[in-house]
Amino acid sequence: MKAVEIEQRQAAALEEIRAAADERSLDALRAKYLGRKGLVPALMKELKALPPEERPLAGRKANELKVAVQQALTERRRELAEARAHPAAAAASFDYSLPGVWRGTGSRHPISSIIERAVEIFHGLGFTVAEGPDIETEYYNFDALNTPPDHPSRDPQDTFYLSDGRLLRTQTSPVQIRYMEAHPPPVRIVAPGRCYRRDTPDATHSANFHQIEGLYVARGVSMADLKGTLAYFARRMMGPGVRVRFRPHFFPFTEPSVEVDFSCHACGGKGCRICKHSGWIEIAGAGMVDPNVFAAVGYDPDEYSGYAFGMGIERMAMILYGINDIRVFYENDIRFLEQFAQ
Ligand code: 2U9
Repeated sequence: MKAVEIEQRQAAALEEIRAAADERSLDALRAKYLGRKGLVPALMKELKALPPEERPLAGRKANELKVAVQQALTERRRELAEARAHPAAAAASFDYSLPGVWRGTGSRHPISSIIERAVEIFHGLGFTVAEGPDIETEYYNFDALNTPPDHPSRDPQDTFYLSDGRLLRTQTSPVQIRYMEAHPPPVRIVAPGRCYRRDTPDATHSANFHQIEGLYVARGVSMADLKGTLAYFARRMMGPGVRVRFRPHFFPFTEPSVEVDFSCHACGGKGCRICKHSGWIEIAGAGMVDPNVFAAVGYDPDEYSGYAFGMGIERMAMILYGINDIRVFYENDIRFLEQFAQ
């Protein structure tokens, strides 16, 4: 074998040794190159057959190959021992030749998707988004909203109180109070966010849930504006055929107050299991802002009027995605969540 061929064999041998995955492969490579029937003894034997003038160079190259192979074997053995002793460090040395690991793409949580869609619809009507703290005072969550001191919703059985007397907001309405305190009318805002109530969790109740509330205050705002806005929202959110009905109700913060039903989008209003054969599904509460609420924020109730509404996000998500247990939204089971990947 000529000197140049020996050099080529040496390069191939070193590459093989550096790629060896374990000690057993190294043993096999040692035998292949240095063993009694290996390449190096064979080369030494071949030297004698070369013309005398080629012998010194080929001899030197064969020796170089032997030394390089011995060193490479020792070095690779040390690396493998090291990797076994410190697996994390071994993993940190990155092999750019390996194919990549597919880690999957994240996706929007269904609750976030519904909030985004709702905000988008109200945005088109001129509403902007307002936000506020999850931890509130009794004043912002109840007093300013005209909730009487003995109202059952204030009971520690229904509301989470902190040891300092503050509480976890039970609705996003305090956001609108804070906004009105800071801005003169007109006001046109939606407040999406997380709310908390001391509920025992079951298929339809969760101790934390999400709402989107809306508030429009200006001169001459009427119940007709509220009706038009919610009917438009219903059609954009649920589909063009959806009808809206208002039923009289009572809330401390609105007068008059209504509960708002959308026609059941599953059966088109004919009656089915989802709407409990009524043809209607309760989606929102709403009404004209009570003058006492305006007084609390310093708005003149004789000059301004306004409507307010509140909707449960989970409720809409369950209807739109056909989900019958609210708890799946908070369990973060990847098999549930990945169904919402786009
Ligand atoms: C201000 C004044 C009035 C917001 C309103 C409701 C009626 C209502 C529920 C719907 C489903 C809560 O998530 S839910 O259980 N909400 O029934 N919310 S009126 O009224 C306001 C808000 C802010 C300053």
